[in-house]
Amino acid sequence: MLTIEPSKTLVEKVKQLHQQINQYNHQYYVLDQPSVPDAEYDRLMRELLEIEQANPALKTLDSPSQKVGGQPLKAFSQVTHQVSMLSLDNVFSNDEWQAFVKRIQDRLASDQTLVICAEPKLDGLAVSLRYEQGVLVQAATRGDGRTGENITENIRTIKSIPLKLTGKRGTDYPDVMEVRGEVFMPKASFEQLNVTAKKKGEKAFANPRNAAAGSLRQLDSKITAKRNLDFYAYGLGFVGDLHSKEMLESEQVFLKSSHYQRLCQVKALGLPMCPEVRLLDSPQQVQDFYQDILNKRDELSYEIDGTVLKVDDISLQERLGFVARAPRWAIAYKFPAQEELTQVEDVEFQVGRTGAITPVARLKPVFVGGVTVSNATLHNQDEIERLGLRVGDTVVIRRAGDVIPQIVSVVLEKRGDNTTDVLFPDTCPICDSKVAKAEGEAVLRCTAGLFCQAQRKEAIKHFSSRKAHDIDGLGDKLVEQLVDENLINTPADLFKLTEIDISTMERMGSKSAKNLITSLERAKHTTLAKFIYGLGIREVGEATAANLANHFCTLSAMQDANFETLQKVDDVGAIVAKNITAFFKEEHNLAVVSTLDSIMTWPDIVIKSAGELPLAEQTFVLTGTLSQMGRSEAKSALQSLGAKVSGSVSAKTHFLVAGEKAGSKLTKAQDLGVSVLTEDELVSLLAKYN
Ligand code: I6G
Repeated sequence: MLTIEPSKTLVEKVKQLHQQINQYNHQYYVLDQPSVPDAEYDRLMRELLEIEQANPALKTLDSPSQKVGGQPLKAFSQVTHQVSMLSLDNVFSNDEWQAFVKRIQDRLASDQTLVICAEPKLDGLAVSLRYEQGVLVQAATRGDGRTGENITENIRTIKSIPLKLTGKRGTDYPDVMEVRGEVFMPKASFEQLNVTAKKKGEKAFANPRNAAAGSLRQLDSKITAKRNLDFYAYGLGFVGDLHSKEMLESEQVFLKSSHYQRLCQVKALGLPMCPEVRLLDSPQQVQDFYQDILNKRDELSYEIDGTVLKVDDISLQERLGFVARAPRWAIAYKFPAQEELTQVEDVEFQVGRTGAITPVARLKPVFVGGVTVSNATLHNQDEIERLGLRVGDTVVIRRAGDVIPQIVSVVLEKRGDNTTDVLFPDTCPICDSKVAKAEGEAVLRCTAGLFCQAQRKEAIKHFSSRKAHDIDGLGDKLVEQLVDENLINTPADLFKLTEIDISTMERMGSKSAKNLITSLERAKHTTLAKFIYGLGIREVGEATAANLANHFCTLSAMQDANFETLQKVDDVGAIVAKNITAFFKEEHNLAVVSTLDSIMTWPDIVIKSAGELPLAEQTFVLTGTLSQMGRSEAKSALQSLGAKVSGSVSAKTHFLVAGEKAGSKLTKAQDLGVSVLTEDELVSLLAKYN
């Protein structure tokens, strides 16, 4: 058979394409700084694929085209690690960490302060990547530490992992170099994956770690390629010659003598390194690092479960060696567990402001994520079915940051004989009225509106909440007492309360009663937007209320608006319009609105066309924590002045408002030369026009 050698110019062309695409991949996936539009990248990739298809001899192992996944495998083969893949021992407190340091100092017979290389402990999967002559030839899981699974095809699809190292063989990297690190799934990709899985009726993953593991365990690497996994290097395995089993000494392979410096070397070869890695040289710095990373945990784009602390000096690492399966020179200083096992003792039903009946699991109290948890919301019937939950089940409970505790999964292996079905009520558990489920909705609702005592309480709490009328001194407990004592039934009744009424309530003296009356007087002067928001109409949040106020300018115009007219308002679609018309159809709502209208006042809204508003045509992006007003308040204030508020920074953004702990949006805005405002500057800007 005649085989045609690819021409020299074609070989050169392919080489050029490799270089260009690898560079763009690195800029995009590792540095987070794309330099060309996606279309240009796609064009180069298409060109390469076409050449390779016509000339299979040019399709090499390190071709960037290999990142899309190959033929499905029948099974994973086994890989014996040339240098064992160890795991890490854990500590859970400062005392345990100090005991670890003391053990090291005793062993080294030195009480010198150790320099520590510190980084977050990613909740992913440890893998070993073997580069021979700079080309990725094998990737393996840790397995039992000696033998792992060959997942090369899947690892090739991870965008941030280079198929070829940057630099020169012999000068920048040796013949064989194993890079060890953690494969993980960023939180956003995990959430997106689960949204898609739920839409398709498939089982969702319990957490990003399981999703990463599930994605790496695919025999079909084309599936892995779609999963958006990422990687951070944390160290080295075997480093040496191709045909020798002996590790090369540091001096022979130009590796630095500091762990941190070595990570920087690995980074220079094109592999991603966690941006949070730090060198610390005092015990206080270690404590501060731990606390800092713990505080940052929710903001990080990936899941972590602690910090990893390593003796930085490689010669000390070598002297310390290993115990069993873990190095003596490294430890994981873990955060309090965010997931624990407990038992569901009962499921009760709560009725919310809009009548939604929410099942709540009463749990055997369990310490998780730093607090004792005894309840977890179950959302709705679909969620109970998804979990397959029965009363009496043992469940995995998760509490991450300040998020409400969630039941992640049922541990079926621990299910006993006496579990029972979760039975939804036929009538409202509070007022015994009819319950109904709207078409296409998963939520069961009490149909009694303000006739239901639970809905009354929640409507009053909403009316007095900070974002509505901010009635100081009227806490949830007091609202419940006042409703239970039949002193108030609607938000309007609040304004009938006397000092005597209030002071007879539990824990309310005459001073707090006086203060509450003052707050109520103050609350009578409001804005139309807050008035609308305070009514608690389903799905009418602050921003929609502001849009409604700016559109209709008067309460009566909004009340008179029909289904079609309502949909002319920004952000108001058919569902919200239906909720608004349904609200104003109810006699009892009309009575409350009319009484409130006679008690409360707000300034007139002067009609201005959109173009006349002071911030018309200006696009703002809000990022970070805004401590004075909150993001949604800032958003509606800006919108009411005609500004557009967008979720992402682009060349079209005029201003980025950066609150505390602003992250990548701030960096991007700075890169693009977008004007950045502090929260104080935003407040002054808003004050100028109000
Ligand atoms: O499993 C691991 C995760 C992270 C590690 C590790 C690490 O450093 C950031 N480091 C070592 C040395 C080992 N396992 C064995």
